[in-house]
Amino acid sequence: MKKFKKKVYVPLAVDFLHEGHINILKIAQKYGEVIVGLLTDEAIASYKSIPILNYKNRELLVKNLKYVSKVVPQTTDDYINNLNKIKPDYLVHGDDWKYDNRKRIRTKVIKTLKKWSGKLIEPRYTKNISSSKIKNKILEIATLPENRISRLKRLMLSKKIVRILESHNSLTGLIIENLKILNKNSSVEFDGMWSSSLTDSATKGKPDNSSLDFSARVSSLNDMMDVTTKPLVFDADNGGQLEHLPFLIRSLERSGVSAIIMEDKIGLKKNSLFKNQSDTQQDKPQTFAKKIKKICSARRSNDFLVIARIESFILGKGLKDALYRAEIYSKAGADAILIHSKEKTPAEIFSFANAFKKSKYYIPLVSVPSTYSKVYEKDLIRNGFKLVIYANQLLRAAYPAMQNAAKTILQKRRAFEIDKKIIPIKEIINLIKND
Ligand code: SPV
Ligand code: MG
Repeated sequence: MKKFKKKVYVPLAVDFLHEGHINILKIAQKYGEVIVGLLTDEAIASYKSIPILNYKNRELLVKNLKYVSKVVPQTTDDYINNLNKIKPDYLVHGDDWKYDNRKRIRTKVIKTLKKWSGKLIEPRYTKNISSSKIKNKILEIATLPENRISRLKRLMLSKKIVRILESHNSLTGLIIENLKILNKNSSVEFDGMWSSSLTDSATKGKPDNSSLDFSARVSSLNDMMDVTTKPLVFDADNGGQLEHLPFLIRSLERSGVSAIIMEDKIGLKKNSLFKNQSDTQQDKPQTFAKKIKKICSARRSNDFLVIARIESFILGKGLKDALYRAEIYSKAGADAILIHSKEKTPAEIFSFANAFKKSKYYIPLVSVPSTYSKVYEKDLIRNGFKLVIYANQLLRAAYPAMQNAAKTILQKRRAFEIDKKIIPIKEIINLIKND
């Protein structure tokens, strides 16, 4: 008579396969047939940053390990659904979860397993894995242009909203890369960088009127790309000449940029937040659609996103015009629509979102809450926005702080008074680690 093997469930994320995983799997297979519950990108994104490798790649790695019989997707950060379905005899998990914010999940797992007398096995967590070596390896993989390009699309498919912050140099890029705020059961962070025409120009002492040409823009974003892994969204003003677009796309893709945002205006570029827009003109929707098509055919990667930015509200044209354009841009191949506004509340962009939702040409929406900054991300999510860009806050924070330091030194004729308001020299020396 055929003897059925016991079922052993092993939940794993496997962003980067290391000996700790092998230890766990080796122990697990001693108890029976190993079924790995592999966390999907969406499940991982619900409590930490998405993994470097996508689900398919991770599945391929794990499926081919000799200790593993089967891989099933685990779509939430707890295992209860899968456990109820599979009813494993054992669940194997490293004992590290006893001590951190996964304690809650552990309790739930023990309770669930009890229903069919399943047992929890907790091997000692493998310490001393060379995390800096792994980190360097990850950095190498994550910064390969093709991996970085597709990361934004993966984030948009995995997260309720993707959070992007303006970055105007490598240091701001590093803030975006490294800052994490720990909540009870999850951590929050920025998902990527915005290369803003406004702050990039201002940093170089130039107005936001395209006087900084694309090669200068690409060169400054390359500085940020050198030291970060997160995706970057490029503000391309109106994209420039149709005929030149393929060359811009080539440089952006080569640098690993994930998306281009192009606004439907013509003539001398003027920042959209200027009060007086009387001499600003919007492009003809069909002419602008040609630019979108041009980018779609020029891009080498389908994961490189084209985001069309509609300026109808900025120029007082209203909802009907915005909707009319959104459908044309979507038909032309845009992956998302940025509906821009300089109102104090998000009312007009929400009215747009509500109406556009009903269109068969609906594509995801992007918001830039500079003037309507009271809006919470949860309200943007509720209204169907998938990407939020905080477009200029880091430069606005840095400038008055620097101005104040300079002024204090001038007033006091010495630096002592500003010392307590700025970071110590020791900290600035150690700010950039050399490991
Ligand atoms: C930028 O940051 O350069 C933008 C957004 O394009 S806005 O300043 O609102 O035009
Ligand atoms: Mg701009």
